[in-house]
Amino acid sequence: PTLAVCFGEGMVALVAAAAGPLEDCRTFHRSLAGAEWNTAIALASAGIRTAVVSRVGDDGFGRFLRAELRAHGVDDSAVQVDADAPTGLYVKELAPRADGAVDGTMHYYRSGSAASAMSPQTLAEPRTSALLAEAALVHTSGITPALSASALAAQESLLADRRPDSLLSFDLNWRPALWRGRVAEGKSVVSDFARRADIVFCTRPDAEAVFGTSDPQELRVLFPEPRYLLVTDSGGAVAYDGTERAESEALDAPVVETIGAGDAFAAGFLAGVLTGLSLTGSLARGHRIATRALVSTRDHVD
Ligand code: KDG
Repeated sequence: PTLAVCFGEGMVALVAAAAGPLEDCRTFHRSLAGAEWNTAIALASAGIRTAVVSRVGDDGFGRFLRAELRAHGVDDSAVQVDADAPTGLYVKELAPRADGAVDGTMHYYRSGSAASAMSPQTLAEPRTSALLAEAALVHTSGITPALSASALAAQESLLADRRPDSLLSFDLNWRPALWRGRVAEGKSVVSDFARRADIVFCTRPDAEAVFGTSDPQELRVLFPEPRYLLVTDSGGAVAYDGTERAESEALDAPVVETIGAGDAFAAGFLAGVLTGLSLTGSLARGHRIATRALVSTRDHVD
């Protein structure tokens, strides 16, 4: 069956159990995080054979993350274990808003993580290169090149060495916090990857921040090469392929958690493309899977 490979950092998220400053928070819920890993799990749940290429530490969090992949039917055989560096981590702090809702702030503990040591050598490992040689689709994002110079080089070689008969998917996932002090360089790196990918996902706020516009038509002019361009926001998506433009609305649902919904949307759309659905059909599949993520508490409970 068709194989999809997702390349990026998996992390453990520790989400505060109650709103308030971190110094007062005693209890955290542990879950799997990492954009490409979320997408991998959602792809597998959509019935696509999926593998992750990454690195974790030789620690309990790394073992938890790999076990989560396997439990969701994702091939973890190309997740390497680094004896010298820890698994990446983020902590989510919750702040109550005046209107009763809760704002989340992410604090990363990932510099020097096992995944930030990914390099072109990671992709050359026998198991990894065998999977890449077979993949019909490789999914990456703008997070990976922000991790380190070697991770950027790995992503660069992934693009340069890809097979012409496979699809390279790139989710912009703009994370200025990871490009601190070199935001201009970050914008030019992720713009370059977006230009060279076959499938590009971006949210309107991220497009505005990186490209200076979130207008889908203008973005299509800026990025004519990718076969598919998807511009999303919480209300829906606009999609282009070589010939068509399609627009869709997000499904109405009681939102529990927005983090990860974009990753799930990408998975649904990609599953649609891989199984030969139309542009509209793939969009609908994206929204269905994103809705599952929006209403679910998977990421917040054990
Ligand atoms: O898209 C969701 C991700 O943002 C989250 O899982 C954490 O991958 C992450 C990141 O680097 O921000």
